[in-house]
Formats: sequence, structure tokens, C-alpha cells
Amino acid sequence: MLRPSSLRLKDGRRIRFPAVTAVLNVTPDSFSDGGLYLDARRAVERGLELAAAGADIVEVGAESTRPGAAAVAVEEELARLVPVLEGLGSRLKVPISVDTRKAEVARRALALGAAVVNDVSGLRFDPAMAAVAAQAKAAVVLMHMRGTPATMGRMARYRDVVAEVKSELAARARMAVRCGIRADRILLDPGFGFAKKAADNLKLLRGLPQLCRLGYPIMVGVSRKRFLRRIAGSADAALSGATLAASLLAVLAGASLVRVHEPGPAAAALKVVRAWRALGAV
Ligand code: HH2
Repeated sequence: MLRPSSLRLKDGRRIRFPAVTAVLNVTPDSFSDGGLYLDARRAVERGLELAAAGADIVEVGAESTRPGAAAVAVEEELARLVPVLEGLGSRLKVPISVDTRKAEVARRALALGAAVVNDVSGLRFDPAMAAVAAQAKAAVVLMHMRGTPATMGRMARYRDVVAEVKSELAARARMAVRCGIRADRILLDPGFGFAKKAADNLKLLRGLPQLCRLGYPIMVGVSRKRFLRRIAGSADAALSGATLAASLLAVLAGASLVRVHEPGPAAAALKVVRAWRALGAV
């Protein structure tokens, strides 16, 4: 199957690939920006900043999914999220994605204008999620994970990580289609750092061309993750460089979207990729 070169959203807007999704976590405990944007006004400013820096999509998340993170109740997640979505409202010129595993949170976010739902559980966590996404004609990111953020550390056991992630993602996509989500609204994500050991993450990065053969656009979220810290160190400049390098490798291996905390460098890097590709095959 030929992978699409863009994603059409319910409001007619089109995201051309490769594209940048910028992360905005309105949580006290996210591993990269936790605690920075709990104040809704600061979060809204940050969202506008991310778009100005080159994000094609701004993704707002109100529940951390880092290893071992505590679950957040629906009411708390909504209390963090709703003022930010309302504040971004018509001011944000790029589409909004909501990072949530909960159908009720997705439903509210979609009603407030979000166009994409990013579900790190790949629709496994909340049985009502698929119907909410289908009804709202949302684009949906199905991420691969085993277990939950609390238990996934124990579930990183693979004989062939690329083949297993590929077949589990294919099953999630089939399930989404059965639930009424149109295939051209589905994106897949191998879930770097989610039930993966450091070596599994690297194998998945190399194995992306195989995942691309599923025919769906692939999103890759390697930004500042632990396996990159192990390779490049934890200094800020090292992490930024490692994130950019890994994101670029992912795009060259076929990824359509990179999910990052710093959209500026990623957007500039993708401009270079486009210029390089415009010259045709090497
Ligand atoms: N990574 C994180 C959260 N959501 N969603 C997708 N589709 N892919 C990812 O790789 C991914 C994700 C973790 O990063 P972050 O949002 O910065 O941290 P936290 O979950 O602690 O808020």
C-alpha cells in the first residue's frame, strides 16, 4: 500500500508530510516539561510559541505517561486541559491534537476544536474511545505499548521487536477500522520508550521501513527519551542534538510525523529534507 503524503483533517485542513507535532504537557510530572505549563495562561502562550516556531500540530497532554506515572482521574485531566483548549481556541492557527487515553477527555477536547486524538494505549485503555473518535471524524494516532505506564517496564520482552510491534500495530489499526474509524484518518506510532528496552528502541528506529509497509503514516516520538540519554548524555545540548538526529533518521526511514518538544530545529531540519528530496532520487 502506498503511504499517503498528507493527512486531511475533518475541517478540510491538510497536514503535509513530513510534519512536526509539538508537545505541550499541562502536567506537574511529565519527564521533559512537567510543571512548567500548569498555569493555563502560560500553557496557552507556550502553545502559540510552539506554532510560531514551526509546529504543524500542537499536542496538548494532561496526563503523564512516563514509566511508573500515576493515573489521573478524568475530572483532574479535564480541569488541566479545558482552560488551555479554550484559551488556544481561535488564536492557534495550527490544528490541535489531544494526548489522552480517556474517551470522555477526547470527547470534550474534540468538541473544543481538537482535530487529532493521540491514544498511547492504541484504543486499549477505554472501550468507548474508538466510537468517540469515529463519531467526531477525528484523526487518531494509535501508539504501540504493552501494559500500562505503571506496568510496561516488565513487558519489554520481544524475540523480534520490529515484527512484533508491526503485527500488534496492524491489529490495532484493524480494530479501529472495525469500530468505524476511516483508514485514512489512522496514524501509527511504534511507541519509543513504552515497554521497550534501549536496544528495542534502536532496532525499531532502524526497522521503521518495515512498519511503513503497513501503509499508514507513522509518527515517531523520540524527543529527549531515555534511550537517547544513554547514547548521547543528559546535557541539554546533547539531548537536543540526539533528538534531532534520531527524528531525522526516522524521517529518512519513512516516518511522516515527528513528535518533539522543540519544534524549531525539527521544522528547519524537515525543510532541508524537503529541499534534498526535491532533487529526486540519488
Ligand atoms: N511519548 C510520550 C507521550 N505521548 N504519544 C505518542 N504517540 N508517541 C510517543 O512517543 C509519546 C506519546 C512521552 O513523552 P512526553 O509527552 O513528553 O512525556 P509525558 O508522558 O511524561 O507527559
